[in-house]
Amino acid sequence: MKERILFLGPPGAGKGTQAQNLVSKCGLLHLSTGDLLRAEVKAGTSLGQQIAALMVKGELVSDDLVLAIVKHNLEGHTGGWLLDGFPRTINQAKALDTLLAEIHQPIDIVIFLSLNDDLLIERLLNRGRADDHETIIRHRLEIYHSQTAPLIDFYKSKNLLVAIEAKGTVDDIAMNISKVLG
Ligand code: B4P
Repeated sequence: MKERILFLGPPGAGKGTQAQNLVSKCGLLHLSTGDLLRAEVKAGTSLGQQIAALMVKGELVSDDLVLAIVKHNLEGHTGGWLLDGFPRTINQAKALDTLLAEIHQPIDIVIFLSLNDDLLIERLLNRGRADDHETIIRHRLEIYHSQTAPLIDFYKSKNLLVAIEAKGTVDDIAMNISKVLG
């Protein structure tokens, strides 16, 4: 089974939902940059306050900060892993390549969860997290289309990308993901 996995997709596609599912079945290390950033916010550190100010507006946190968090969590880990919500910019993707080359852990597969904007907005409004208000969601989608969507071609050109439609039940999508992991 492929065990070094990236989940790519727009906000609300269900990256976090599917990641939870998969790691509980396969025992992979789950690194969600969103969760790690929210944990820092919850800890109430001054860094957490700076992060909160960005997240609540739907902005991306700086590449350097997110990279430092991922590096800290991946280094020294020997088994499989699932990166969920990272990378989100070409810059992050290139830095990840460098890091993975250093630790000799190449990506096995990139799973792109695709869903149209209307359904994404509907799901996120139902979730109702602090950054799930319609104007903020629309801003997050704009950032996704301009900064994150270029990663689709980036990973396609490396023959790593598999697209899965994120429509349907959580179980159906999980089954389609399992099939491509082998
Ligand atoms: P994330 O925490 O990554 O969250 P997300 O993209 O909004 O959601 P996800 O796709 O994981 O959807 P979920 O499963 O929850 O990012 C939040 C913020 O953190 C970013 O805006 C940014 O500020 C910052 N950040 C994170 N990573 C960063 C990085 N690398 N660089 C810079 N900044 C970064 O599902 C959404 C909802 O849909 C849930 O309510 C779920 O229950 C529901 N759902 C899931 N699957 C469904 C299905 N099949 N049918 C119906 N509903 C479904």
